[in-house]
Amino acid sequence: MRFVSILMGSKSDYDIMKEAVKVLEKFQIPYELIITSAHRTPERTHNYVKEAEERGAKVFICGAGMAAHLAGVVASLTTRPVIGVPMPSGMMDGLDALLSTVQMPGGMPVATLAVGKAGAKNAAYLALQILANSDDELKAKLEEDRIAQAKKVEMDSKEVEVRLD
Ligand code: RP5
Repeated sequence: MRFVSILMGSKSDYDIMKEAVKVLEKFQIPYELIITSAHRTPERTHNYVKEAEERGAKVFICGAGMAAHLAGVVASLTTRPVIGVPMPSGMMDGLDALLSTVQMPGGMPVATLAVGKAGAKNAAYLALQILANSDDELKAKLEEDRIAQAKKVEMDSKEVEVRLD
């Protein structure tokens, strides 16, 4: 069965990574979620990525903070797309994780998104868009979602907008 795999370096990342879970559940896409660390549990990370890929993981989403090497390590273990979400932890509030995640060497890509909740949410959307390349039903759902987002902006505006004739 095809699914999206979410990995995070620590339980302390869960509050942020829940945003990715919410999106995948909204679109009813199967997912797994696991805590595993590039540094604290390297073997667990290696073994999980290998067996998840064999079982049908099509996209990996990795959330990690500080010296955030999880997404890069996962990218080294699979040719499936890897999406990195930097966590806003540590003394630099996520800048450290952003740079650690984004600065991958050529040939080993990690699609690095925004620090924090917006990044986690977008990670799930990007995973859906990747899956939608070969799933017209999912593509149609994403298009409906865009229309709903646009409508919400207009509705929100109506509540507060001021215009001069
Ligand atoms: C990273 O270190 C984790 O991804 C987390 O964002 C950060 C801090 O981890 P804890 O000390 O809270 O477990 O590996």
